[in-house]
Amino acid sequence: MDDADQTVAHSFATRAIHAGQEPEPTTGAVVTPISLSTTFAQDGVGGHKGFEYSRSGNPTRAALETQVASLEQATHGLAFASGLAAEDNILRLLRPGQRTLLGNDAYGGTFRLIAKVWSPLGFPWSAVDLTDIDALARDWPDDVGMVWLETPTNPLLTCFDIEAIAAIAHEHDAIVVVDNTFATPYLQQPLTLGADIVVHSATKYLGGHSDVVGGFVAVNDNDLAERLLFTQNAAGAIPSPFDCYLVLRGVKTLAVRMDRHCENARAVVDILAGHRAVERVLYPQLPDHPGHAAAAKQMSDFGGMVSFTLTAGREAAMTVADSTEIFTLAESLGAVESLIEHPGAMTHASAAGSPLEVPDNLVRLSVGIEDATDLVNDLAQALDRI
Ligand code: P1T
Repeated sequence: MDDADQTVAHSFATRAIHAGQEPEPTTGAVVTPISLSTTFAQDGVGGHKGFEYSRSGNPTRAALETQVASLEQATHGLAFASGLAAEDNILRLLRPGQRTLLGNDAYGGTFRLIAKVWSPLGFPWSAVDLTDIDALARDWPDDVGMVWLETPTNPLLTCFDIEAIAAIAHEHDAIVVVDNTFATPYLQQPLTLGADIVVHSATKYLGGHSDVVGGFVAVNDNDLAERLLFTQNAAGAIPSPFDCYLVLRGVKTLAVRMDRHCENARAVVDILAGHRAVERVLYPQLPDHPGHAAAAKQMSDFGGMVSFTLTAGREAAMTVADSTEIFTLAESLGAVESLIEHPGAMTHASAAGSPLEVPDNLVRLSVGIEDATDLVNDLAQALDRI
């Protein structure tokens, strides 16, 4: 099958299984081989078959890059060794003095990279409330080179209006980067809404099984693609062929997994919303949720991540996080098994004292694809201890 035709003609679930994954021509193998060769024989100097050296390009990586680019409706996809490696590659588009506007809720590691690695090198940043579109337009600083947002955000699940933000940013020639890790391309395609760059931690829903660390970047603009590809090769933060294979395999089931994640998340939201110990449930489907309207407009469903605060404060949050049996107490998210964590002490500890600090009575759930009743019962017994 022709990849370009698939982008146009086939639906998401079909592209996830076929884009970039034609049977291997010499043997007919249906599963994309893991190509371990670091170098490729040339038929005369420069006479290669599309691959020269595995940092620059590798057949297993190329399959993954075609697959995920197709799902993001992108013309170019680039795979990286981790989500943060992908982010670092993007930040290298900036020139010293150009500011990054970061949505005021984001993964702690993204904050750390922008504020503690790049900022001291002469790349200023500021945190902004991107739900306030009027303020964004009014208070736009002169030196902005990039707007960086997650939607839904990690861990508060705030949703930002990609189309409205891109319209303002583009008036000022700024690049809009959307971290689509929480939504996945199954629920939201930021490039179709005006974003310039989509970034993923492929460690999460793309991989889907907590067994591979990876990152991904997708773009439609040829000039941006060329600059990102140059740095991918020049700086070399590429994933191994085996890691590419694991993500490629995970993505095949993304559509069915996401449907179940969303369904289970709703069951979890219901029990949390009805429990006396819970102060507030954070889930984009809830009408009072910050950015609910943006989520309803730009997502096809609301995702598998749920956060909540406890009325009794930090100790109660710690007790709940420590008391579940099916939800495993661990960092990370987006895989088949349910996870629970305390962002303030774990994933977002690096944001303490910053504008991105998270509430200390907050608990974050990555709702997996186990049986919904078992998940609800597990949470109920943990909450009943408060
Ligand atoms: O861990 P890595 O693959 O490098 O991805 C970083 C990253 C980027 N963007 C988002 C939205 C993320 O959530 C992450 C990683 N987050 C966790 C490990 C976590 O538990 O929140």
